[in-house]
Amino acid sequence: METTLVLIKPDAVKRRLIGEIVKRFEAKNLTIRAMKLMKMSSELADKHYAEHVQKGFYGELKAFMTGSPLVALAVAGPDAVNLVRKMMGATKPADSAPGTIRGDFALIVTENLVHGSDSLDSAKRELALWFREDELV
Ligand code: IDP
Ligand code: MG
Repeated sequence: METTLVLIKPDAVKRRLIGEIVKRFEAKNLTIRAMKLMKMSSELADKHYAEHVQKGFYGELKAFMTGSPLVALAVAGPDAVNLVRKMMGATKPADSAPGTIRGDFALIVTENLVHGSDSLDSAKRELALWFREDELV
């Protein structure tokens, strides 16, 4: 069993896609261990996206991610880290396959609707940033 961090990004919340996205993880029979609607602080953005803070697109990404509410989830199941990434689709919407969340609903790279941890180590690091241990059921 693995647990991974999923973010339903602000564009998805604005577009009323929370239910659609949660529905896909539930339909796959993954387990939701925690879920909260909140705004990402500037400090949390810098920690969460530590690997991207130096990149040219980070200013735009940070403004987008901290600008309006998002939903954070802890999602568990066998191979949950890779499985969730597969269900999300490729980062660039032009490359994400139909049938994936990004493939079906996203049009531009910044506003690509979802985040999923990219490895088990990232998942552990990110989950600790978003949830206290006692918030995970
Ligand atoms: P991932 O979300 O598929 O793991 P990353 O490369 O980790 O993709 O990038 C993090 C997020 O930064 C992406 O989901 C996307 O929202 C944004 N992003 C990535 N590359 C670009 C870019 O070239 N321009 C603008 N935004 C980008
Ligand atoms: Mg990433």
